[in-house]
Amino acid sequence: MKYIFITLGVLVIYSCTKTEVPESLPPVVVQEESIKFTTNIDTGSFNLVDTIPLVISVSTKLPTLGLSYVIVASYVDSSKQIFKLDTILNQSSLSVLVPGFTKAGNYNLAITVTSKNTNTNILSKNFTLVRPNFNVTTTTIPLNIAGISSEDITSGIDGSVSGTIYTTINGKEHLIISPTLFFRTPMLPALNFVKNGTNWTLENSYSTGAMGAGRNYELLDSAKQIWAISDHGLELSNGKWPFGSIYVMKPNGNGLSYLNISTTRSFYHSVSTGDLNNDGLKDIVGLNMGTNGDWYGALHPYLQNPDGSFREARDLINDGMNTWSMNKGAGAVLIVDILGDKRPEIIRADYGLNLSYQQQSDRYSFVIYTFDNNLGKYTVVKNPGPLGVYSNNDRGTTSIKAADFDNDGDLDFALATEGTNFMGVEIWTNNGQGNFTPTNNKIEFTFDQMQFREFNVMDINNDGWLDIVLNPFAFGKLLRVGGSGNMNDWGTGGVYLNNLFWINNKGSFSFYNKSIIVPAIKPVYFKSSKINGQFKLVGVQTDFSKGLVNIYDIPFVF
Ligand SMILES: [Ca+2]
Ligand SMILES: [Ca+2]
Ligand SMILES: [Ca+2]
Repeated sequence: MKYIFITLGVLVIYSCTKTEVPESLPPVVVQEESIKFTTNIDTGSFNLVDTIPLVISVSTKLPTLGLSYVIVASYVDSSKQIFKLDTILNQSSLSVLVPGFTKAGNYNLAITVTSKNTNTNILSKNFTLVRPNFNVTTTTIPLNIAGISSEDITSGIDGSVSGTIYTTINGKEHLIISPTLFFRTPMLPALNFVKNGTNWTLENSYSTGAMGAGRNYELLDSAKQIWAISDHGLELSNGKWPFGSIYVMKPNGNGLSYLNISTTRSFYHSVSTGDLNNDGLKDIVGLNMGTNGDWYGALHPYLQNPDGSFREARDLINDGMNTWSMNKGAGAVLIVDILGDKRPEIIRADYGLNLSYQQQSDRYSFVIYTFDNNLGKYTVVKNPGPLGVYSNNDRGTTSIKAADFDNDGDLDFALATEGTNFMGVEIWTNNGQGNFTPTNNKIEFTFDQMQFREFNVMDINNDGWLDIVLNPFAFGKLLRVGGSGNMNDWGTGGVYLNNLFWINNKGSFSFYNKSIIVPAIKPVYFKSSKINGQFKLVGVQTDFSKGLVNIYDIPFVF
């Protein structure tokens, strides 16, 4: 009705100007229709992500001078304006991507539309928006693997935390699981899960990637997503341990191919990659805790051939028989250029050997091997001695990563260790010359608190300081909500994520201080990664009676 009235009003004015209007007639007041608009977020129920695709639709007749659109977005938690658009348009609708909702917390979005004919003809809408720290998407996948029972494949997945790789290949997320029954056969094929759109699917299983126990992995080629993986083999409850191999895994379309590069089966506990002989091709060192062959020494270097195959290089490292390292245990290896010379160094980290007779004088924390041009091989140049966590004979390294944790320009170390009812991480800083000392930045857990199979180094909260994310498994009460910490106590359901995030506060580490619970899930473990800059966790939960696996996809913002 109002529209008709205004139309008539305009007609009246028009006709009045065309005719002689008697002066006695009162002036006609032109009443513009009140501004009305709707938006695509009027219901307020949607998943808030970094950017809102906002659509404003004005139902009022477009004023002749157009409309002023003003959009202001604010982050309420720190009273900061994150976006402002102030524009005049001769159109009844506006589509705009509003960016800046990158943090978890409370936002306000104010939208004002004003007639340019009448600045009092105005309508404002305010939206209160909340971005949660995370959301969970669950994919349930049946596991039909030829020749393998659903009990074996689900139990095998339950034991696969240390060998599972979560990464992006050709723009698609992959979760590559190495299932293991650990104490018994059968050997189980590797499983390649691929995320297509929002859902995970099982792309294929690979008997060529069947491992007794995938224990550790590292990128050989980050661009091509070629990985080196160490397998220590089954720890059979009956009979001789078969030990395992070093594998190179490559993408093959959406699928995978596996190459066993080691001929001497060994208890390969750790692996690292780097160009050891300066020929432009990255090589591999596998660290073993025992071998079936006659290649003694903890460090087994394999040099890459131009065709992508590998060859043993037994004399490349001064390690093993008749050397410093004879009868000293080792748990982890890392190839990294610490000294800034032309070749990377090899770091060999202490595991201890036998607690019953071991002395502190047998311990070394870790040593740095560098290439000696006179000897023509890698030899030890730095040995800090058993400091920090290594002052306890019970503690041995399970993994080591190098990163600049104190942002002073040199690489520091994060060392994960295990012992009797103990798991920990310790940060050692570099003085710039490759001399490392332990710091007070350390985690120490008993098994009933937290167990983890290694960790990731990533800046998860995007503050420029590298943080540490644990890959948890088992039943620690710092992981399982309502749990006792006892074996097989899954708690009341739900997991704490905050106890996985060891946050680097300008060089000083502490666990994330806000309780973050993902309710009602019981994953056997989590892995994490940054996918296109977005920090994400994936959780894995099996159901053997139904022969399926649930993959929980959990993008997380701080
Ligand atoms: Ca090489
Ligand atoms: Ca540093
Ligand atoms: Ca950070």
